[in-house]
Parts: sequence; structure tokens; C-alpha cells
Amino acid sequence: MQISDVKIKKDIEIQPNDALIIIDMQNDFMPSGALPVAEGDIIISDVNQLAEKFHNTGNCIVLTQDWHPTGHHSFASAHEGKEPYEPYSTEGIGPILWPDHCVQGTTGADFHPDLDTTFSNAIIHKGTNPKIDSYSAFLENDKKTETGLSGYLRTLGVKRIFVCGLALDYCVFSSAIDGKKLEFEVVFVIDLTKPVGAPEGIVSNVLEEMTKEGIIFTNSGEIQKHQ
Ligand code: VGL
Ligand code: ZN
Repeated sequence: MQISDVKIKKDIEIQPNDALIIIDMQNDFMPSGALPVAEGDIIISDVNQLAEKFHNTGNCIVLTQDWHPTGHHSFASAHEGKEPYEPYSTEGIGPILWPDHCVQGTTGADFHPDLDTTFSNAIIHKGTNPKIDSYSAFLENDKKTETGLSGYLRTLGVKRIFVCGLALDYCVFSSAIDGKKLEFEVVFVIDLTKPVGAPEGIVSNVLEEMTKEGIIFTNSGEIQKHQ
């Protein structure tokens, strides 16, 4: 399955119980960053436009930041003789190892300077446990430790989330799947995300899994403000 194969839902009106979750729009995931995502930068202005729509209607916007301590176990450099993108799986890490990226407090971990962060209601830092990665904005990769996001959204009465950002096949995918498992309705804004694309076949696999799980796909141009 390819990006062009997903079924796009048309004409979605933003409802009062909707929230926008913008995942990991950080320097290290941009084309010149430490863990580059091809074309990760070309979605920024459209992400800003979508955030503006949610902001204008008074809807909640959450940003996430991948926020690792130095020497995080997801880094190849933390494992003797291992290279970035090599397969590696233990509980909470994998399926591949990463270059050092998004280290807390570094420029690489900062939001891209063109991202409009003024709209955000909350920022979630994830991946802070040195031994467990956190692709999802909701749950760490042990699939039980909560980031607190679901409680935050529920307190605000949020029923449906729109997800976008980087990277399609890791953090946006995992956030969409966990959001659905936590009983939010999930809309995946497919034109506002780009994949890492490693290991081979991952994009196709995650698109199939999300389709099977009942995640809705749309393009940002289909999302309209409510009156
Ligand atoms: C991500 C790999 C490692 C992401 C974060 O934001 O998708 N991918 N850490
Ligand atoms: Zn990471």
C-alpha cells in the first residue's frame, strides 16, 4: 500500500471536541538534521495553516518534542559496534537503532524556527526515559507507561484527534494507533507528514495497519472551520 492508495475522507468540519496533535516538528528530523526525514520541511507552512484554523475555532493544539537524554538506548552510539539504522529490538527499543538525535536542550531538539508554536496549548516531551523509547505521544514503547496526554485531552472533553508531523512511519503512526486504542476518533492528515522509510516496507505496513484499525485519512485542504 502506498500513500496514494489511502482513501481520503472529504469535507471534514472541525468540531468543538477536536484537538490537533503536531508531532516532532524538530530540527533533527528536517532534511539537514541528525535523523533526516526527506521533505520534512516542506509541510511546515501547511501545518501552520491548519494550526491557525484550530486556533481560530478555539480548539486545543498539542505539540510534541522527541526529548532524549544523552546516551539514550535508541542511539546506535550507545551500543558497542552498532551503526545507525541497524536492526535492534529489545523491550522498548527498535526495530532499528537511530543516529543520536533530539538530545534535550540542543538545537537539534528545538522546533524548526518556521513552525508557529504560539498556537499551542501544551507541549509534550517524550522519549525521556534513557532505556525506553517513546514513538507515540500517548504511551512509551513498553506500551504501558503513559505520557499523560490522554488524561489531558479527556479532561478537556476531546473526542477526536487530528495527527500530523514527523515521522509518518514512527511517531505519527504510533500516536494514531495508540490514540485509537485509547478510544479517540483519529484522523491522520496524510499530506502533513513524511516518512523515514527505514526499514524497507515500513510505510506500506503502517498504512495497512492504520486502515485496518479504522483510522480515517484526510488531506489538510479537506478540513474546514466550523461556524
Ligand atoms: C522518531 C525515530 C526516532 C519520530 C523519533 O519522531 O518519528 N523517529 N525518534
Ligand atoms: Zn527519538
